Amino acid sequence: MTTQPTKADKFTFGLWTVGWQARDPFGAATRPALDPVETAHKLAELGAYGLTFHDDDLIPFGSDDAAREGHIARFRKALDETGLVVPMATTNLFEQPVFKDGGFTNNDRDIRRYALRKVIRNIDLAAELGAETYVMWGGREGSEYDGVKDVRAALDRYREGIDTLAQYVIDRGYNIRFALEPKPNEPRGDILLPTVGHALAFIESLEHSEMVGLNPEVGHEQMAGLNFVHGIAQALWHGKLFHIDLNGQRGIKYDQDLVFGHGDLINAFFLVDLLEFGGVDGARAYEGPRHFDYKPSRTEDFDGVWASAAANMRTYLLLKERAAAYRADPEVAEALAAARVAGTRESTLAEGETYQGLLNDRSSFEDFDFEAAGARGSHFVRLNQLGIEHLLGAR
Ligand code: 3MF
Ligand code: MG
Ligand code: MG
Repeated sequence: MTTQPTKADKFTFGLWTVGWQARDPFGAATRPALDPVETAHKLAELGAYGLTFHDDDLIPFGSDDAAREGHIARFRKALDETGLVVPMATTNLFEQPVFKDGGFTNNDRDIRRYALRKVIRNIDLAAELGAETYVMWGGREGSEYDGVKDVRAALDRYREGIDTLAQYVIDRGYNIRFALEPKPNEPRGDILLPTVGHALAFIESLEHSEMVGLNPEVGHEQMAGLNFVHGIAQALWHGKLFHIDLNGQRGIKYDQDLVFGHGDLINAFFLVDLLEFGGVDGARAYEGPRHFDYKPSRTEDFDGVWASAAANMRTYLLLKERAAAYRADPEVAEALAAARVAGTRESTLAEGETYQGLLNDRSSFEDFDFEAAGARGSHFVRLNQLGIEHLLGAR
């Protein structure tokens, strides 16, 4: 295995990631704006596979039609020159003052209608550029105060918006699916659809639920104190992992958007193991782009920006290498057996057995030695230590 990324690794970056000028609530920009054309050339040189964008990353908000066409033409040329693809696109419904109370769920109907038009316009462009996933992160869909938002009505409007857009995609014949991106807070005090679990439940209520899945982000789940590997496993279990945002986060605090692996490294190791080898017979469990949604730290100049972009990909490939070694280690196989990890793959009732069989089986209850079962060690720590040792390169 090599840690030099190639297009086969499917690494993608949002234009807004390396392009972040590092403005934060307390400080001015520390870097000038980046031209998307330069971003394309730089990331292609580093081994990336594709780019993603919000409409406003590519076409500054308020551009007239002629300017819009010019920005798109330059970008297309850069894609042709670099061979980069655009697997995903999304809409900026959070930056402009008009969206201060959200887009799809804004209390103001005119703003909701404007938001839907903005999304439709960019879906057309996404389809033209070949994107197959359209992400919806509702960063401004929420509130700071409990009395100012009728949450049930807002969810009705969220559903209405997505149902309308799904119908649009169907009628146009576009090969596009939607991926909702949960986040608990920031920029709103509380954001609707705050976690993977909330979003999964919401998707089931949609008219075209088969077209709608998830784009979970490492840091977003970790901001809510949740285990990202568990969240991804459940999304996979529901067949809803349509896309993924990789980055790093250190605990429950503001959205740090660190380089992938620069947060909870052990969780990142088991995430890569799951994505790369968690499918049937050790195959990939997720085939889509490995998309980095991070921010080069505010302390960095452009050399640091490109070094951090490369770091995301290298860390991912190093973790993939370490996970492969973990899986190939006979001692790990033995520790997995001792920990009886495969035990949950066996169904609890025998084939054809009903609860009556269970009730008839005295060994399952009357004669069951629960004291002995409770006293038996699980051998989980040894297995985890082997994971850590592989992660550290000690094995
Ligand atoms: C914010 C995010 C967003 C989304 C993006 C859609 C600006 O925390 O993660 O990035 O990822 O809007 O992909
Ligand atoms: Mg984020
Ligand atoms: Mg994101």
